[in-house]
Amino acid sequence: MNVSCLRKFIFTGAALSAAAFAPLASAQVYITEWMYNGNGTTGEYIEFTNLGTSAVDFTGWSFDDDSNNPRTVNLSAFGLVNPGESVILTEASAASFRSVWNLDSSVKVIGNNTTNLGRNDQINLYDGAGLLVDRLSYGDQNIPGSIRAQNVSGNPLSLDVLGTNSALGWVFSSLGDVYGSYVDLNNVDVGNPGTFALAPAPVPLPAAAWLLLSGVAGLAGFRRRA
Ligand SMILES: [Ca+2]
Ligand SMILES: [Ca+2]
Ligand SMILES: [Ca+2]
Repeated sequence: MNVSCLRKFIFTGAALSAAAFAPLASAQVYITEWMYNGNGTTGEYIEFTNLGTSAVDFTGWSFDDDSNNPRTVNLSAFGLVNPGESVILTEASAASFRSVWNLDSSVKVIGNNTTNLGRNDQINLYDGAGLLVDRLSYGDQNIPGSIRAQNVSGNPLSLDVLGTNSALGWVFSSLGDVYGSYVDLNNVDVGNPGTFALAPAPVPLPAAAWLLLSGVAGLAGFRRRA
């Protein structure tokens, strides 16, 4: 293989690797929960979480269902979304959604979404350039064996499921689960809007804190031996 071929080989390999690991425009924000129908004021909702290590500016970002048109529902009002932060788009008004799910005012909610999700539909998230950031195609009729997230939300089984557009990797919320699910104040729907329990800790402990902790652990060991 001559140098030119070698360069091309390396470049193609790098491009393929990049495509395999980062198929989406900005793969640090993901769809992390959805409920396509809620009862009354609980509203249907979609949760997006920033799983990266830096804040993401949602200015110009947007949502659409299976019509797949960027800029259909403007998400700019989420503003800067911090690492580990989850935000909510819902059919209900933001105030009633916060109230019925007992959410703190710090949880960002965009309400009154009129781009309705159906039983078999698609969730599309686009960045400010209109490029696809994440997509989830779901529907228990179209995708046999997948969940029907009506009145009970859906959650990814693991972090590996995120960004794969595979509805089979999603499971129902249930009381006491790892996602921190609970029943809303109307006592009808089960979900965990506004938090994503599988999210990695956004801020690692600084080295000094680890040294301090290992010092405390060493001291505890010394005391046990004494
Ligand atoms: Ca709906
Ligand atoms: Ca729809
Ligand atoms: Ca959640």
